[in-house]
Amino acid sequence: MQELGRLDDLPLAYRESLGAQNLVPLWPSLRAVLPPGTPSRRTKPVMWSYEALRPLLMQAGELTPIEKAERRVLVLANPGHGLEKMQASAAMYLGMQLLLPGEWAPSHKHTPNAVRMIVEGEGAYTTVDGEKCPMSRGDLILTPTGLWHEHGHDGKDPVVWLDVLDLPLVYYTETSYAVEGKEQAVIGTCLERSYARGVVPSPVFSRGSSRQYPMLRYPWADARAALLSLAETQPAIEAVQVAYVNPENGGDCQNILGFSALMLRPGETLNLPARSPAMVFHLIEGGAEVAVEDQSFTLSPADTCCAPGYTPVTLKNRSASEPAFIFVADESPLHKKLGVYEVRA
Ligand code: 1HN
Repeated sequence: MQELGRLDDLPLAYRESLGAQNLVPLWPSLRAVLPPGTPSRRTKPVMWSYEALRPLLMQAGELTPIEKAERRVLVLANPGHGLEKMQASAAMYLGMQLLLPGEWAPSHKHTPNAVRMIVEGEGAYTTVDGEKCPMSRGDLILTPTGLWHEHGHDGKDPVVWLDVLDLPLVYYTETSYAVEGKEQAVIGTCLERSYARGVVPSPVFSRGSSRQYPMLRYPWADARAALLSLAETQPAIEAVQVAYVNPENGGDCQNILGFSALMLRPGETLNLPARSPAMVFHLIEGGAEVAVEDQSFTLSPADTCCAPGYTPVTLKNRSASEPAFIFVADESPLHKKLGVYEVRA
């Protein structure tokens, strides 16, 4: 590849004249913005141990009342991006949020899309556009862009969940903002609307659901049962994985980030090909090992790690007798919309 001219090849006076007109020569930076073959990535393979972060999160519960935090969150930041950037990857934000019994996190809505993966505790709920969604371990609750949401807790023990947002991308595009609201009137619970049997509101005699996001809560019991039955009925399947989709059109459940649940059969090793999107893995149940680049992470329940894009990932079940269940978040809907999605064999 042809070596290009450098900035300091140019006379200082010329560079200063360019700067004075807000002009920059492209050629000294061309190879940096278009590296040969594979993008440069700031995202590093990182693991966040739940055992290590939990006491710090509980300490936040003592140090900072909910009124002073609004959302009491420790951000899982990727040092490759700089901790202050609060990014797990180019497009993904991760945070562990703590809500104590009796606490309330007030209603707001914002442009970034969020999901919550419940990590521990019972009795908390999120109300999304008037729909009250109970939270239990492994449930996935969506708060897509523009929907009101607030969190409450009627239980006895701390509740913790993992927030996954497309905040870095939405912030980067200068479209990130929030609106504060009043406490919502509850109009129903998520439990009343079940798509689990493959039937949806009919578009024939009614216009179907008028909602862009018809399903807001994906109970873990249903996803887990689907994985177990997939493993049993399709033993030859390459990966036992289910996607969280919009049940009315089969598409991704949100616009920017994609979500799925994966089961590693006892003793299974799964080699994932290099794909353009970065990925996040959160272990729901069992034990797993995640190998990325020169790193190998041993995941216990509630541990979370991330992998940059364009790199193969190996997932291994650490048990020869029990399945392992992993929640996966990635940037594939974004990459597909942008036309940059790639799988490298
Ligand atoms: C947010 O609205 C929540 O509603 C959690 O629980 C984390 C991080 C950045 C921006 C908005 C929540 C968030 C957030």
